[in-house]
Amino acid sequence: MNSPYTAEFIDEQNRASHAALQADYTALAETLARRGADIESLRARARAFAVAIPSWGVGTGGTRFARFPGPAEPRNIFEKLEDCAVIHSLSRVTPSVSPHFPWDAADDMAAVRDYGDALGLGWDAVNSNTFQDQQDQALSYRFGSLSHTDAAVREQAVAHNLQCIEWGEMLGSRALTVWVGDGSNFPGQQHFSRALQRYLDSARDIYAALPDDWRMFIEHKMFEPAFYSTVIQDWGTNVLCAMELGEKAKSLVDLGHHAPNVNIEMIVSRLIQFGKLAGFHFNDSKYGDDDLDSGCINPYQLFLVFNELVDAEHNSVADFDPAYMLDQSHNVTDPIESLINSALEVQRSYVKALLVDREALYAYQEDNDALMASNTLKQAYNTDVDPILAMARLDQGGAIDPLACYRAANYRAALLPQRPAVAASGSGIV
Ligand code: PSV
Ligand code: MN
Repeated sequence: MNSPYTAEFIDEQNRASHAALQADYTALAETLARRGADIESLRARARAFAVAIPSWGVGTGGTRFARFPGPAEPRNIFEKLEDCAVIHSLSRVTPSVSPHFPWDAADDMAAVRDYGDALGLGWDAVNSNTFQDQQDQALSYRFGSLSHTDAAVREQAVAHNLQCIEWGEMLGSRALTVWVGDGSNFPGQQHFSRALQRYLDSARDIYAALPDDWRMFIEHKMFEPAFYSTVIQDWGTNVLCAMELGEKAKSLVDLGHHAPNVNIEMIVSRLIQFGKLAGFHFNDSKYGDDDLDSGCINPYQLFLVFNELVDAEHNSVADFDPAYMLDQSHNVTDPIESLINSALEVQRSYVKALLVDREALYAYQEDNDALMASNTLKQAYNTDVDPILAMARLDQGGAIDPLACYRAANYRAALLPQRPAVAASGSGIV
């Protein structure tokens, strides 16, 4: 595919807003300098920041009621990569893709890797899928996978995870994310501890197959598809399993996978403190696992999560290397637009968190000055860091206004003849 978003096209689009950006940047530099912050170092940190695109996020999502396909949807991993490359060429903050198997399996995985290379994309954690039955699958996951009562089903689920590791090695990934839909819908349906024991036994087989430099990310979720109980329901069970498995196992935090009002930033702090934070699936939610765009409902929560992450950076916490990935379902928007917007929201939260005057905050904490401690966070959060993000993009050949630039080329309309509608895509509820 020849992307319309060439360096010349982006440059042309940037021309009109360049002078205004420079003026805004200069003004912000002065404001920050008065607060003792150096805008150039923030710009460099913004440049170095990255969040991975979920391959399944570039397809239109759906609910369990319906899916309304959008125009020119990607039909396979190659087309998904093309869309991911568009997102990165405009935003300059999404250099890698997190694939999901078997949705992204291809006959020739080396060709997938080469296509990613050609588009300038790398690979983040590979995700296994034992929450759906695939065509030609011998045994069903209807009653679970890694924790199933039947050893043969468990073996099949383990084998799939081992296959995912192989595919991931071929791509150059270095982590496997395991989320299972295992659980129960009725009180009494499942023996809680036996189910978890079976999960652990299966997970040990997967863990044993990890290459030396790989990590295993365990993802918890309190409900859905099981509505009474899930086997890995919360971060407590998650971290217990990660501790049982060993050093390479860590706990992944999907922002939508907690009970309403849970203090997620505190969970993040706890996982950091004990060296068990795998990373994130960023998204936002109002009610449950809504998979809404990052920062669209509760941007302050996202900022508070990054406040913990930046605090860890600030204190040079050992082995602190979380993986940042989006995990969203775009049901009513163009997924490319939602992913651009969301990646920028995540980056914005990071840069705002860098603005927190940490030493002042620690002093207020020691003095028990609750109000000033809170205001210290608010001062950073209330700062408009847009000019920093835009300059960081510009430095790397990205768009000053990525959404306007994306719309200017009519990407979907141009692709319609090549990408006719398909009845069903690899993703539905994600
Ligand atoms: C489950 O809701 C989840 O968050 C897991 O990360 C899955 O891999 C992903 O969504 C896609 O279904
Ligand atoms: Mn997730």
